[in-house]
Amino acid sequence: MKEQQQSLLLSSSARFPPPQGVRLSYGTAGFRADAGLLQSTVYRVGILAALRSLKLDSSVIGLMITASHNKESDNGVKIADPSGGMLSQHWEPFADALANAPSPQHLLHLIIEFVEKENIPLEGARPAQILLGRDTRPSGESLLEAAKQGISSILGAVAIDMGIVTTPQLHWMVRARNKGVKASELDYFEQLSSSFRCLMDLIPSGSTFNEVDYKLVVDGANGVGGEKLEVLKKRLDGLAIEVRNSGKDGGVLNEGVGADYVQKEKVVPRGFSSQDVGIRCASLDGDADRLVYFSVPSESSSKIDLVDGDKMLSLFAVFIKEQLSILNKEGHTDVNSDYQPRLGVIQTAYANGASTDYLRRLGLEVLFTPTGVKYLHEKAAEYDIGIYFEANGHGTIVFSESFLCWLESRNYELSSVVKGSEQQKAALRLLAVSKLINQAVGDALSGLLLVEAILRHMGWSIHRWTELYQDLPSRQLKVKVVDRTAVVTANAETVAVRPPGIQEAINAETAKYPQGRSFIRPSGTEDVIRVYAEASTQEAADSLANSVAKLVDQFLGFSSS
Ligand code: NG1
Ligand code: ZN
Repeated sequence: MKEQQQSLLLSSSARFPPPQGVRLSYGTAGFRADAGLLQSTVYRVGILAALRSLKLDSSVIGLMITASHNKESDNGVKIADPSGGMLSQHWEPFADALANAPSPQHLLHLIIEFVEKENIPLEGARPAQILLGRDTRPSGESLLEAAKQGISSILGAVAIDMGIVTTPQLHWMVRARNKGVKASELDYFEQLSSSFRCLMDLIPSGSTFNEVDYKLVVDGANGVGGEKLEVLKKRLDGLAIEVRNSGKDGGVLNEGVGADYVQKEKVVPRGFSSQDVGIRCASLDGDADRLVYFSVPSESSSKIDLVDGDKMLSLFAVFIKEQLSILNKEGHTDVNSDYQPRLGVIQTAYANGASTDYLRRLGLEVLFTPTGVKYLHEKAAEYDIGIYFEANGHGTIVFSESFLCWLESRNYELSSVVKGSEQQKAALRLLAVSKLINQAVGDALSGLLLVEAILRHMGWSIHRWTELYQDLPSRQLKVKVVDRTAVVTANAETVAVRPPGIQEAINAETAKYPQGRSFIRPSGTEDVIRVYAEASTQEAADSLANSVAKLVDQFLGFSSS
């Protein structure tokens, strides 16, 4: 590394000393902490983003500043790779080391070593390009400045500020730029609204929909999603969307609102009340990469009927399976119709057991990965059509390039032989889904439009959708422990292999409950152990979760040390 580059790194990093006594980890979704602790981390992630771009032949890399559903005073930073997906796991250890380097000299040493090991071309031979985005958190502005400083401490690196965007918008833009297609926010809105229109135009004429079902009320979590939905909805015909908690009326980000709150607490968010009984409602999270639906079943309580990520996954799976079977119907003089696309469904251990049973009964292939969309996305990409969702509402559908090519040519053939047939419409619908749904990452806005189009296609109310299957009652708890890394899991986090003996104790508790299931895992975004339990009644699920939480405390809690 040349002298000029070294002294640039030393002088700029001296302006961003790391916080004392805190160890940061890249975790399930990047670095997250109290915003006041993150200046140095974001600056260093700026350096990492520039190096990543140089390593990958100057591909565009994304850097997003958000702490998603966490409280407003927190913030975070994560990287989008050129495909629009999450940072390659192979670079995470470097991210951790970079964030925790105690001094400018240590930092420089780490970078020199890594650049050599990875063979990264420095000294401005090629430009590095980084797209920057942030959510609505007040701390975002100064953290963005720190990211810019990090980026400009690598010679020849260029930062392009996209302003306030949703996390999935930034990932979408990164992907589009690297594909060489139009990549502005306007292009994003145009792609979503035109593919939505296409799906709506292809709705079978017999499909019926009640007056009340035309309306959708969306809780924007007082974050960026509500703001963007206000813009998007102006481009949509045939759908009346009312946005609440858009952040303009003084509400606080994620406080008593948003997808995480609604999914975990199972009560109405602020701004919703008994007056909304029977109406189809949805909640976005703070950076609009998660989506859940709900309805208010009665005027007398604040409880909701939740439609979570598992049920969205089920809706998408039913629709896609139906379109594939129409497309593959026998009967036409088809060339090229013998291709059997592989459809896969990916869940995590948090998926409600009833959803997994339902999907398997449909004859679908269901696989499990550890928590974190990077794992789910990777697995889904092994299929022609991979549908993945976390129960919390984060998920999408990924289509393989080869399947999309086949579909395009099949559509072309069908349009010349049997134009306007059900088969051709099925091909067009699948193509429209591939454009509507964000291929880079889970996206609440695009997911919402797909749900709306499918419900309309099926003629289903939210109640009909809720009744696809009955969720098993479940409970999630968090337990503070001395050291959460003491829990080590296996089998997609369903078994705790460490500390010794804890899994046997969990099994013994679980066996006491009909349809009981429980597991523990260390959170990747908070300093806690998470406990999940499900059983045949809510009381049983609560009691199982409490017993397992006690076990965690006995084995690992402060009282045990
Ligand atoms: P952790 O804190 O690792 O459980 C949480 C969610 C993940 C994922 C990430 C990123 C649960 C149980 N966990 O991770 O699914 O969404 O945040 O936001 O919901
Ligand atoms: Zn989020």
